[in-house]
Amino acid sequence: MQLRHARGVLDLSAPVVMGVLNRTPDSFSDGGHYLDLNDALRHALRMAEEGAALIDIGGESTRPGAAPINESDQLARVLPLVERLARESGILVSVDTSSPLVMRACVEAGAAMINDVRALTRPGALMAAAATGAALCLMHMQGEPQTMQSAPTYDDVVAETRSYLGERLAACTAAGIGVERIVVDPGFGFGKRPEHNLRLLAGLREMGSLGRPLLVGLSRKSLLQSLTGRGVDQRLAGSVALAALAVFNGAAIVRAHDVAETVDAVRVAAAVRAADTKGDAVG
Ligand code: 8Y7
Repeated sequence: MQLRHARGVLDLSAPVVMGVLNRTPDSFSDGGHYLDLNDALRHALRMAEEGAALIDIGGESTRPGAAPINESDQLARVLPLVERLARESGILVSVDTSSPLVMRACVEAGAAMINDVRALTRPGALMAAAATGAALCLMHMQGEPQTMQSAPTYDDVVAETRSYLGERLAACTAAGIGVERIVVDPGFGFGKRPEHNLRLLAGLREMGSLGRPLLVGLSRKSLLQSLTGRGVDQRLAGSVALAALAVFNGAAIVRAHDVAETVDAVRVAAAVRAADTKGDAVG
C-alpha cells in the first residue's frame, strides 16, 4: 500500500518506523531532552540514519494528566524544528498536533504528515487538514488526556475502536480528503487499560477491514509497566517485542523512540509475516 503526503508518496509495501521527537518539557519518556533546537535536530538526523522513514515532532504532551498548552506556544516549539528539518534534510516530517493553526503552519514549512491523536475532531481541524494535502493519522482515544486513564470502559474494545476510526474516515471523505492520504491508529494507551491494549494488539488484524495502513505506537508505554514491572527507561526489550508483534499483526508504521532496535524488529517480523501464506494480506 502507498500513502500520499504533502511532499509525495510513501511506500508502505514493507513496514516502516516513525521516530519520536518531543519538544516538550514534560513528555513522559523524553520530556525536556530536546528543547535545544540543535540537540533536537541532531537527534532527528540520527534517527533518520538509523532507518526512520518519518520523524514525528510534538509540542504538546499527551501523557495522562498532561495540561493543554496554547496554540502559539505549541507552534513556537515545533515550527523552527519542522522548518529546519524540511529545509536541511530530505527527512519526512510528521507533526503531532490537534491544532488547525499548527497544522497549517507546519505543512507550509515543509511537514509531510499530520498526526492527530484527536482524529481531526477539534473545531476547524478537518478543514485545515483537508487544505494541506498532508498525510493524516487518525487515532482513537477514549476521553481526553487529562482524564482518559481514570475509568476507561468498553464492551468490545476492538469493535468500538474500529467503528470510531471508520466514522472518522467517513468524516474525512465527506470533507473531500482522499483516503489515500489516511492512516488509522487504535491509540494504544489512550483511554485503555492493560487488558484493552492487549486485546487491541491481539485483534489488530481486524482493523485491516478499514482498508487503510495501520500506525501503531507502543514504544515505552505503561502497558510495559504492567507486563514487565519496568520503569520508563528500562522498556527497550519490551517495546521491541511489542513492535514485532504489531507488525506481525499487520502494522505498516511503527512509532518508536528507539529507532535502530525497532527497525531490526520490524524487518524480522515483516519477513515472518510475508512467509505466512495462510495470512490474509493486511497493511
Ligand atoms: C501515540 C501518538 C503518542 C500513538 C499516534 C507516547 C502522539 C505518547 N502516542 N500518536 N502520540 N499513536 N498516532 O507514548 O500511539 O509517545 S504520545
